[in-house]
Amino acid sequence: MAANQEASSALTLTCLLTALLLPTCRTSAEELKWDENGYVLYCPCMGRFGNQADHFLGSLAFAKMLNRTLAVPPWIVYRHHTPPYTNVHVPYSEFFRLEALSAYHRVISLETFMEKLAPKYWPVGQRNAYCFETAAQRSADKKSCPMKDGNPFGPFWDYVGVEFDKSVLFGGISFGTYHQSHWMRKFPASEHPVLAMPGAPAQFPVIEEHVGLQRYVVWSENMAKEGDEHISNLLLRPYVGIHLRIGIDWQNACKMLKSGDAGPHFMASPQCVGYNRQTALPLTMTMCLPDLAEILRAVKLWVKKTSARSVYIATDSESHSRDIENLFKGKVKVVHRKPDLAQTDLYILGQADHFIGNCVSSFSAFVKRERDVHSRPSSFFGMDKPGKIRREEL
Ligand code: GFB
Repeated sequence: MAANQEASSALTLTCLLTALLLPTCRTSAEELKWDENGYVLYCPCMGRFGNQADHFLGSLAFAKMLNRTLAVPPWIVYRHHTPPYTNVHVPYSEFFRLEALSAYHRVISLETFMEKLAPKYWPVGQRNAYCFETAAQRSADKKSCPMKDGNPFGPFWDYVGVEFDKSVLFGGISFGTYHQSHWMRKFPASEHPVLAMPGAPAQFPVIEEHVGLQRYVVWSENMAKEGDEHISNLLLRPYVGIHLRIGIDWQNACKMLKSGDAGPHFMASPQCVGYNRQTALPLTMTMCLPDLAEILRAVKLWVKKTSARSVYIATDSESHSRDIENLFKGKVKVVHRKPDLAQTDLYILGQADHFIGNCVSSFSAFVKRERDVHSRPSSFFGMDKPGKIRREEL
């Protein structure tokens, strides 16, 4: 708090001095001026971190398309097996720098929006919810947006203290650019200043056009500092980072591939099979759920290719660290730790000299996108060269 006050008096002083020289000087109060172009609010109510991140990129693009400020929601972290045994809402800025998003578009954190702007400009009694007619069909009267029905919906809006007063339904419209003018005409900001939605106004997985927005998702200073400390304390460069998504929920999800219920586009798979459905490469079981033989094959290949001195294993369940250690007869340091935050694993994987991810997982997709932004190399289990299937797999 004291540090904040110091920073704000320093800012005021700088502004006073600058004001003598420049015609305008934006103070923090001015930055919190109400945006007459309106706001987009949404609940990141689908999936865990990787899913939420995919949705975030699309929502950011949607807000820009409508020229509305995006009220950036917190991340919903499901801590049902560890204290506090409930959903935790983590402000965006704990993991990433909010300011970095501004290079792309106007943003405000949802928490700040609620604290500073909502009481005056989006007051109780005027809080409309916006949703598809089909979503309203789930409500008892079939006319209300299911904004707070169940988990995580209810706890999310409770976290920011919102009750909705009225529902506004829409249909025959998508979140893509094709419907931009439709949105503008149907919901002008003068009459609909705040578009609050039950879910992200975006597709899952993120569409190809928006993948590059990852560049604006920049780790917070704290996350980077903590991640860098782990890297220098635990790992020897060059290191290969691997993501093992092999736990029971994943095994069940991948069964859909076996049963033929899923095509090549399954969850995050467009990142490796290609975004175009017509030309997408086949998605194999090994790509979804690599067995130990494939894990060892890929790790051996990339450790050799990069002359890696260590391997970092991030996993949702088993690490197979013994098997990997044995593979290199103790000559390569193999590190696995269970971080408090899954984001620490993401950071460490993002910084690796080579990354082997899971093509279908949006957790891996986050890492892959970030690495692409920084031109760092990645591959997938079952696909050594993204976009090129291994011949043995066909
Ligand atoms: O991130 P996420 O949406 O990726 O969900 P998928 C997987 C979650 O599992 C992560 C944990 O957010 C983490 O909390 N997790 C997975 C890991 N791998 C790791 C890891 O290597 N390290 C750590 N620390 N945590 C989707 C889900 O997952 O899978 C959907 O979002 C659904 O809800 C589907 O369950 C089957 O895309 O892999």
